[in-house]
Amino acid sequence: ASGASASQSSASTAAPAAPIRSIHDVDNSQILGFGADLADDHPGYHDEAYKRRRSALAEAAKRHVVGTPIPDVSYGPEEVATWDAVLAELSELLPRHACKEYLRCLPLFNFRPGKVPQLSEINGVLAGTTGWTVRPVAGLLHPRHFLAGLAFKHFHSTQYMRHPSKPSYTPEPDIVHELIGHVPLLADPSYSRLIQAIGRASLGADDKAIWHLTKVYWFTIEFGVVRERGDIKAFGAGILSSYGELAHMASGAAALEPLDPFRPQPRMSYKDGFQKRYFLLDSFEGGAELLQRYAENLALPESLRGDTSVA
Ligand code: HBI
Ligand code: FE
Repeated sequence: ASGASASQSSASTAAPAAPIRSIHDVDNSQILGFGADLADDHPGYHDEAYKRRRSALAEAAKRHVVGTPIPDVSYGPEEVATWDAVLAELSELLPRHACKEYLRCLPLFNFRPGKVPQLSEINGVLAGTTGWTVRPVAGLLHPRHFLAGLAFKHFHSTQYMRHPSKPSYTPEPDIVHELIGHVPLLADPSYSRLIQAIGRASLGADDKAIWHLTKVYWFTIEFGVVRERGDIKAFGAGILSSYGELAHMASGAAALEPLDPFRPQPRMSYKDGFQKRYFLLDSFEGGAELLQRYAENLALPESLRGDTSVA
């Protein structure tokens, strides 16, 4: 239930036409992964109504223009029930195993049963904290565009809900993964610097470096853990948004390794169950500094040397 699909492996091939110099160059229609038909191992594969719903939300997302209001999505009872089920399940483990920054930010968003939050509401909260923006996207966005969005403090978020037959599993990112896994930490300043540094490193990156950064993103933003006094806490969204992965992390069964973005990263495993290793940061500040140093090492276009934040 990490929120990424197998088709990420094709990420290193497709080359972009033009360099990305601002958020307006980020093309949210460059979708990899499941098309409207879904794959035969997707829980919604045989559900025509589900596929139609997913397509409708995907089409609306593709029409979104940066800087314009995000249309609200009206979630039906079945979708709300799925949100409720995941929220209830996670609320038992998150207080014990999420990092302190996540737990400090979580209440700002007032997640509660009975209502799936709208991206416009999320942006209201982020505007008052770190200035991040969530922007709708139809599905798994091409890594170059996804990472570039981060450089400009834009997080591309899906809006469709996972299939109701399996509330605790999704083979691709969905609104639950984005909201519970990713959104809270975007309101934390030191985490904000960490994730933006990965995005900034991507702006001057060739396809090979984009693939490397996809792995760095995977082992931090999706599956990172952080030391907190004597304990190990989760900050990766793939852990925070999955009861099973949280329990696995807490069990101590997986190996812990320090993050070193300057070295080749291990293979990402997304098909074979829970992670066998987690990368450990001593702090977000330390991680952000490390990734900023790494980003500075890659050649950034002259026009992007300064702060790429957009208000
Ligand atoms: N697209 N919608 C979406 N959500 C993600 O979490 C995501 C993505 N595209 C690529 C990606 N994550 C990462 O695997 C890296 O390529 C950055
Ligand atoms: Fe994710």
